[in-house]
Amino acid sequence: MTIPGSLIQRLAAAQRVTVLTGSGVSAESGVPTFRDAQTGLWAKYKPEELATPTAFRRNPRLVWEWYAWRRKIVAEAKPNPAHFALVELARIAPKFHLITQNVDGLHQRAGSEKVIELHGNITRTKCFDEDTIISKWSDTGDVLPKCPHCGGLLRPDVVWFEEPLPESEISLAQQASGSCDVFLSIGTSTVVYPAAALPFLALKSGAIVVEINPQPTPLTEKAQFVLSGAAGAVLPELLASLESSISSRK
Ligand code: BV8
Repeated sequence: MTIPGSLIQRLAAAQRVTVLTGSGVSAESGVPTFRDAQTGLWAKYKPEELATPTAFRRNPRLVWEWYAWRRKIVAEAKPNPAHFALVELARIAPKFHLITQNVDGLHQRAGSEKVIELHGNITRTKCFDEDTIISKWSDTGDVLPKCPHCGGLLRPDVVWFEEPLPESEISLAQQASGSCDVFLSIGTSTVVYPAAALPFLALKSGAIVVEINPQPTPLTEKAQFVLSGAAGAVLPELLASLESSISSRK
C-alpha cells in the first residue's frame, strides 16, 4: 500500500501524536479480536454475555474459564510488527500518547511505555468483592480461586461492560485525544464507548485523524486518512516512509 505523502508530511510536522488501538492490532499475534466469531469452545457465547459482572455472578466458573483460555493465548502470543512500529513512532513524535482498549499487555511487551490501558489487563487478577489486586493465592485445585484475604471470588482485572473505566485512564485519554495534532485509530471497530468517542473528540479539536483497519467502521467516513489494511503491514510501511522523509530533510 502506498502511504499518501500528505499524511507523511503531517506526521513529520506533528508535535503531539495520539494513538488508540483495539484488538485488531493484536490479531497478527494470534489473539482473537473481540467480535470475531469466538473460536472453539466459546463459539456459542457472545463476548458481551461473558464480559459482565452479571455473567460472572450468574456463572463464575464459565467466565473464569473463558479468561483462563484467553490468558493462555495471550501468554503464548508475541508482539507483532504493528506493536513494534508504535514503539518506533513514540521515539519519533515529540509528544506521544498510546491509548489501548486491549487487555493483552502486548504493547508493553513490545517496549511501549506509559500505555494507557482503558480496559485493564487480563494478566492481572483482583478480588471481586474488595477490588484489590491479588498476585498469589493458594491453588486448592478448585477451578474458582478464592481471595486469600476475604475468601471472595477472584476475577480478571479488566473493565467489564456496565463497569466504569478507571477515572485516571479515561481522563488522560480524553486529554491526549483532545489536544493532539495527529490521531491514529488502529484496529478497532469503534463501537465500544466511551473509548469509541476518542477519535471523534480528536476530530472535533482539529486533529488530523487516520484510521488503519481492513474493514470500515463508524469513523471511516469522517477520518481524513483511511489506510485499509492490516496493522502489521501498514504500520511498518508508515514508519519507513516517515523515517525516510525525516532523514531526507536532514
Ligand atoms: C461504561 C475488557 C458506564 C473485557 C472490554 C455510551 C456511553 C457510555 C457507555 C455506553 C454507551 N453506549 C453503550 C455503552 C455501554 C458499553 C458499550 O459501549 N457497549 C457497546 C457494545 C455498545 N460500554 C460499557 O459498558 C463501558 N462502561 O461505559 O460504564 C458507567 C459509568 C459509571 C458507572 C457505571 C457504569 C465498558 C466498556 C469496556 C468493556 N470491556 N474489554 C475483556 O476484554 O474481556 S471491551 C472490548 O471491546 C475489548 O476491550 C475490545 O478492545 C473492545 C473494543 O473492541 P475492539 O478492540 O474494537 O475489537 P473488535 O473485535 O470489536 O474489532 C476489531 C477490529 O479490528 C475490527 O474493526 C477489525 O476489522 C479490525 N482488525 C482485524 N484484524 C486487523 C484489524 N485491524 C488492523 N489490523 C488487523 N490485522
